[in-house]
Amino acid sequence: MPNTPIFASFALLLGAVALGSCSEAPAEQAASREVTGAKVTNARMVLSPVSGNPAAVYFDLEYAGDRPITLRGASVKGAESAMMHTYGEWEGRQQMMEMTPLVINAGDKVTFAPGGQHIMAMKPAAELKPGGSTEVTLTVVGGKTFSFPAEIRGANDER
Ligand SMILES: [Cu+2]
Repeated sequence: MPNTPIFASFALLLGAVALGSCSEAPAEQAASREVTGAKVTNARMVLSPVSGNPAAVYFDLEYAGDRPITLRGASVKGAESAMMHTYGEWEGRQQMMEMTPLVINAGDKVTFAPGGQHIMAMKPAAELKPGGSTEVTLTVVGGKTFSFPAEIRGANDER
């Protein structure tokens, strides 16, 4: 009775996503070069009302580099893992799902915001508390990364 079909399909999605992110781990570690031309503002991580449940990271990104980049992964300091999520239709309902790699051209502005694209930080550590901050790292195809601080907010704070 409590295990509705909707919940079951969501759990399935998360399972598939978790497998995908594991297989990418070695490439992330090899990356040491920084993306240039990316500027992030308004970065914040909104915690779940339930401690240890996934937290969502939102931000605005402006890109002024000389060649396109393709965002393909993320990590969040203090979280066991992180993935790029968006919302899409699944079995007739809007639900969270893994984002496909996102191409960003010079001059593009990209928004990760509630109800849309976001970084999902899985199993955030108890030290990540409202009022604090953490570091978010995005990875692009080719292995370059860039990092920025995100302010931590509670579940009831402004998103
Ligand atoms: Cu999500």
